[in-house]
Amino acid sequence: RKAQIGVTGLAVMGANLARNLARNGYTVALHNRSSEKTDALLEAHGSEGDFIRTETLQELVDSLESPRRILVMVKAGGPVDAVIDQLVPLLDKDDIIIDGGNSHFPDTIRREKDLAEKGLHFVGVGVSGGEEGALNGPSIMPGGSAKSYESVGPMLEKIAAKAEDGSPCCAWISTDGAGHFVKMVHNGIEYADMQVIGEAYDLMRSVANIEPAEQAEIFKQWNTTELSSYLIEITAEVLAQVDSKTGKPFIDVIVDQAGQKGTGRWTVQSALDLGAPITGIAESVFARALSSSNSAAREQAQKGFTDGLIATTGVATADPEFVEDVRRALFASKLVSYAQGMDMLSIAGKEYGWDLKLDTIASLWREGCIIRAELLAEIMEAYKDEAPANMLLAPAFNKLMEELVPSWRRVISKAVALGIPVPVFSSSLAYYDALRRDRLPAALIQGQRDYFGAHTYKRVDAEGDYHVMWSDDLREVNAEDAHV
Ligand code: NBP
Repeated sequence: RKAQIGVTGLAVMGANLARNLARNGYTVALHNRSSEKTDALLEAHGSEGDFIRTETLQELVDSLESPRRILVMVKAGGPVDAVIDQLVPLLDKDDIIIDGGNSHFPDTIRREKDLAEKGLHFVGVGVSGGEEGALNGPSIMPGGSAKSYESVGPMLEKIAAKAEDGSPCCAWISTDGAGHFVKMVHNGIEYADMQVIGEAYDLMRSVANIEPAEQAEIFKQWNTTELSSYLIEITAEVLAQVDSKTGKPFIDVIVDQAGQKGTGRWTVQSALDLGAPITGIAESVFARALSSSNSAAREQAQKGFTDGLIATTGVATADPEFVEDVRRALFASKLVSYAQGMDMLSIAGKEYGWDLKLDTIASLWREGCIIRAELLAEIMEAYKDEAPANMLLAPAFNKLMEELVPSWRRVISKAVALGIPVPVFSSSLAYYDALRRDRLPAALIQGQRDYFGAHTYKRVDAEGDYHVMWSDDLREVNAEDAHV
């Protein structure tokens, strides 16, 4: 017998995807660089489906039906190239290598091009949902050629999470690195989503004196509102947890320095390259960096920065009106993060030549992934027919924002007066306000740029580019005539 798919790299993600494939009726060939992981998987879960054990990549290749499909689930970066280099001489034309790890999209573009020249297919697949998702149904974002999707798509769709309407959270995104790019933006939104929840928690605790256990109940309740999402759900669980050693709230024994593995950083780096204004997402990445990059500075500033903050919060303990304001501010900031993520996708689509369907992408995030939320069904609707110029301009969101804005402003004003940092709440409001403002001080920046660098400016009342002879007679000249 031959296997329909091979998996190499059987750490937690690879092992769980292999089990998911086998549970869905596929014969799965297993391989890992060191065979301990293969044996451990077979020992613990070998009875879950039809597995073929292999020890070498040659054995793996020989065990597969043609054209071969090999899912690579090794550590992102060098190991992926190392595995590809070993596989290539063993493969035949039209075989497909699938990279389901968190690879950076430029690597995926490069690998796809290299392998296409060799007559092989390379499919970079974004997978979200952690270990649990990999086993029971992740959100899957495949790139690569449309032709290779014909071969791998049905399998991926089968093992993917299913949305409420039964459709799989897996669809072809676009060519080469598009799948990994979309997964990267997903992770950027995830960072912002987590940060805004953190800011809401901090405000409720610092301003309205609400202890973690009570907040757990509030988040549980919020999970029945339009905020309903996986991250709100797990926040309630984390806040309800009590430390077994000290009896304190669990959150109070965790060092307040956030880690990151790099996908959020990639999102921001890529946004800078694209000129995509994902301010809230960037703030969320920097907020993690600020928490952890210089603990000596944080320690000294706690004692050293003693400006006169107002002494009382002016908010009664657990004031329900304040709590509702925070909920609305959280929701508004969350909407901005998604709007920024969708905007970045639309800019990237044009830059990289990907025909990205934003409604499809939103649909893939409805289940299986970390940012899964009820909101995504509405985002999908908002992009269904004609894409709005910005997600917040879709009629449903436009109206919603109007309802949320007063609470948003009140909460941020309070935070500023009390010296509580709310970087994503406040930068998201600044983004919203910048979008809606009739005149931006960008006009002054253009004036300054023209002054020191003859960078020229456009006029509100005429076509063309202009320059003022700043160091001469202050005459305005047409840039073309003045050769600037
Ligand atoms: P790891 O990222 O921890 O990678 C471990 C695997 O890589 C092992 O099978 C190891 O083999 C193999 N490997 C390494 Br390291 N170097 C190798 C090389 N030079 N040649 C061959 N194999 C090599 O595994 P993971 O946490 O399961 O994640 C796999 C991928 O999925 C990563 O890209 C990760 O970022 C991504 N991802 C993870 C999650 C998550 O929640 N963990 C979620 C979504 C995506 P060995 O056993 O012989 O050392």
